[in-house]
Amino acid sequence: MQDQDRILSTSELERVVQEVVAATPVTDIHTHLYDARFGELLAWGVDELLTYHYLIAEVMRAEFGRTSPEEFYAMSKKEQADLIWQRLFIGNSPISEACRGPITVLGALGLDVASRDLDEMRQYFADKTPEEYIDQVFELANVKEVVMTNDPFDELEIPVWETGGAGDPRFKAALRLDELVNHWEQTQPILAGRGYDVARDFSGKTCDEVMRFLAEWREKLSPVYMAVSLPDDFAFPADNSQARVIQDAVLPFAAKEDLPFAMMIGVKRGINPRLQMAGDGIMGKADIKAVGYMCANYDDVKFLVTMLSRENQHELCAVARKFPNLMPFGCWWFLNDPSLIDEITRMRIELLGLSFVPQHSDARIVDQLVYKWAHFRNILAKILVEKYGDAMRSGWIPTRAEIRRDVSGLYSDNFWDFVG
Ligand code: RAT
Ligand code: ZN
Repeated sequence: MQDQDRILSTSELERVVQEVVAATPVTDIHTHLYDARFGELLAWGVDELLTYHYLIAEVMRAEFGRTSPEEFYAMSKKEQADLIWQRLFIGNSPISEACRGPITVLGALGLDVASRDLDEMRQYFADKTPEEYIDQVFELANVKEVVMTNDPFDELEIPVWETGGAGDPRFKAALRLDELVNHWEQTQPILAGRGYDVARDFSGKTCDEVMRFLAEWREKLSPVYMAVSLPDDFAFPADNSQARVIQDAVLPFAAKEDLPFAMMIGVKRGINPRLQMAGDGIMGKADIKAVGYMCANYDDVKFLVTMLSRENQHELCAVARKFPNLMPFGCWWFLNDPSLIDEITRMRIELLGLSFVPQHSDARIVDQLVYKWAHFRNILAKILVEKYGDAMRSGWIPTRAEIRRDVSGLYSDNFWDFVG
């Protein structure tokens, strides 16, 4: 051990941890971002930032009785952004986590947030190209690569994959299977129409044909994993089409191709359908037994799992202690708030050491990488200072190199080592 590498005081520890946590680049393992090839699917800039669906839910609370969801969605993007700015940032102090996000981003871009002048801030984005803005944001957020969410049934995405063309190598693909797994009744005829010999009741060649579909999309996308979001009443094994697609096609394919399967468990879609995407949410805790069963019975499959309910977090860690083929990841959606990130990350470190993926951004707008990662880095630094500090008090002397190794694991290497 090099002497100058040893950390001997608490103040030095704090300085080194903060420095490493800020300077280490991140692999963002789940986003809804797209590279410039995807045209209108790529969202960036202040109006997009302000009309994030987390903020739409908040403005609809604030507007209660004034603007209906239908009136809101009939507005142009600029009008929606104006309303959100007016109601949540001017008529109200923007201190919810969703409101804090744009303030962090605009401040980090060097804009004068104190002026509260939205039109002036819009000017900043007016003559930027998406390509140059992506570069700027990746640098500012210190993100080296992001994993997209790619839906093989999305009419806007399909032509991009079919016509090929090299994408931005910083954007990795993930094969999202919500349509296939959760809406078999609707996707079966679509698959049949695309020439796959599939039957609604899974008879005949159906399973082989679904696997052929997965193989063809794997070929097109080179995804780093397959993914699905699942409801809180998800059960496995079970006598329904959702469990059937997973059991007979997705898991055998994952095992055969060594392609990890990510499950995001606990979402209830359309709790308030009038809010459209902003109306999806959570209505209850999921049953961890499904995860335990899968890890035990499919030890040749790697599972990346995040759960939406705070109440599932402890048992997810406990199951992960027993199954190395289970990688807990991220503080998802309603859990992506400082107090909950702090609680969940501490618990994971205490139960799993450094062997998990603590965060993903779920960014839908490029700019969000800046705030989602800045906010997370602050919390992680505090936790690590405390945890290394505990070891130091018993005489363990950490080194800078060890801290760099650990943070690099949490931000990137754990994921890449797991997916292989
Ligand atoms: O966090 C979100 O933006 C949600 O709307 C969902 O997209 C969720 O992250 C998902 O991937 O299903
Ligand atoms: Zn997501």
